Amino acid sequence: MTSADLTDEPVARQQAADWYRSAVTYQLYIRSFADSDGDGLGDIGGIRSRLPYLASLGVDAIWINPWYPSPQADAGYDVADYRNIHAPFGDLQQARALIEEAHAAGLKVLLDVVPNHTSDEHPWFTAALASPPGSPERDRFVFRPGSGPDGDEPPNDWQSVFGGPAWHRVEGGEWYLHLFDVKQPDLNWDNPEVRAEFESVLRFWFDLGADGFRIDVAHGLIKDPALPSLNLSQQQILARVKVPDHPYWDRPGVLDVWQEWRAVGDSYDPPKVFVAEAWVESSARLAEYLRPERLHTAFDFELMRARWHAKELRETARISLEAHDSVGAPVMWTLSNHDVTRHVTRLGRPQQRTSGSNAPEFPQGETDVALGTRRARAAILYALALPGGVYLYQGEELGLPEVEDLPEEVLQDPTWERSGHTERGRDGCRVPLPWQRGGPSLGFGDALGWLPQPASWGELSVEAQEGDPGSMLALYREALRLRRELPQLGHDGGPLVWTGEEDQVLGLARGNGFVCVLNTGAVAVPLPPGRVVLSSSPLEGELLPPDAAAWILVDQD
Ligand code: ISL
Repeated sequence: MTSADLTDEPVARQQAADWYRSAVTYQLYIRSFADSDGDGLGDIGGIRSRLPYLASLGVDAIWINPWYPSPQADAGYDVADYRNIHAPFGDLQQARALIEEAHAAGLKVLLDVVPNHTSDEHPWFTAALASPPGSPERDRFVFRPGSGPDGDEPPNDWQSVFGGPAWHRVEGGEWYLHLFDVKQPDLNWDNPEVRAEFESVLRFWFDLGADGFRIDVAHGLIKDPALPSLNLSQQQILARVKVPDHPYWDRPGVLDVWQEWRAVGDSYDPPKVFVAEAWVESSARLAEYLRPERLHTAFDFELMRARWHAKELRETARISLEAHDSVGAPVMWTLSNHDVTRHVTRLGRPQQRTSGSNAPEFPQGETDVALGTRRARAAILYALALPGGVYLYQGEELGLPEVEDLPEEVLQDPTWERSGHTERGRDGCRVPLPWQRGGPSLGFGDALGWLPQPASWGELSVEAQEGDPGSMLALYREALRLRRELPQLGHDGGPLVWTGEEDQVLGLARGNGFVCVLNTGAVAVPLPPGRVVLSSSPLEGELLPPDAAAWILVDQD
């Protein structure tokens, strides 16, 4: 070893630790990615067989949604055993092999940890049911006596995110809290045993090779011990009024948990990383989760909620960047995930704000898929040009739209039942991927998938898009290739300068010579002089058409 090597060692170590700051991470919704054994459910074997696809796409990391043993009442977010693999997905040996193969292909692997609740089939919960009120077994969850003269009313008025009351009465008279499905009892994070158990779970997977975790409902966990009712009117719920000192979302105590988890991650070399799923009221609140001693990253849900309007897209990014910069954290831009309507569809709907709400809601109404697709092509060029990292949701690189016409009898999201069949839920963004033009499930597997795919998806399959330079897949591959190649891009590339303050056109320059222009207006616009290295739609002569973005290496003076 030379003295130069020795001097560079801390730098190399820091670089290895900082991989996440610019990373493009591919969200793998395991049950819908690829099915290797023909049971209609995706699995670890399917992921392993498609690692070359992910490597050739050019992503840096994968995040795998929960793959633990589970009755699947909420697609695996109801975990019955945190240290094993759901048998239809594979086993621990396959999980280890997948992580090793991913690493060999240059991909980091993030797993998904669900700390707010377990499954009602977790041994802790069955023990709690078998134990009397006041027992240590019950104290791991949130059990309370009911209200009303006979205790047959719930302890308070909290509602489940999926609809209906957030309490369920058990034999013997007590009620337990479930902020999500009745099969997802909330854990009591004031109980030290709960904290110790999750630290041990983190270490279990870190020791197996995982590079980090996505944290489910990272704004949850801690509840006001007084369990006060919210006392909101139906009108206030619909208007999404802000509740100061909310009794269960974004309570300051949750930040202590993240500080403890950070210490666990930092005890590894290179350190393990976290990305929080935290639906909080502002980027400023999110930044609290990202102070240096807390979590490394969190999904940015602001861009996802912004309307298709250059000024709004610019101001939204500006606010997110400022908040993250204030704590030294990179933003993790996200356009879609397994909980929201796919963005081809969102962007193809009328982009008005819902009246009565401060926050822009997800658009509703008729979808123009061709328009949404053009905008989705532009949106990804915008996100990839911003400082920070980007999360891609499987299938967005194929331009998949939301499946809006799933027959009612196939719907599986608990939201459908719990809302009394008024909310169809999230199945429309979870339909198995099309890999080929034909076959029983378009190459997803040898049998029909767990949700039916539209026949038209054959033409959106990987097979159909391979080799078509105008396809969404080709655009993603080229954008990711350029993002790696151009020194101006990524989190620590060139400094960002916004160019122009127009309503319908935004420009952002990164460092020396790179500009991204996004046109959300109705007329084509001129571009700065230079070489267009990528554009989401063909230029009209020298002009950038509506609903398009371009990357330009500008002429230097
Ligand atoms: O709490 C919310 C609003 O304040 C919800 O948006 C909530 O954060 C979101 O539903 C959490 O989603 C995650 O946990 C759920 C699971 O169903 C989702 O798939 C997962 O992404 C329960 O584990």
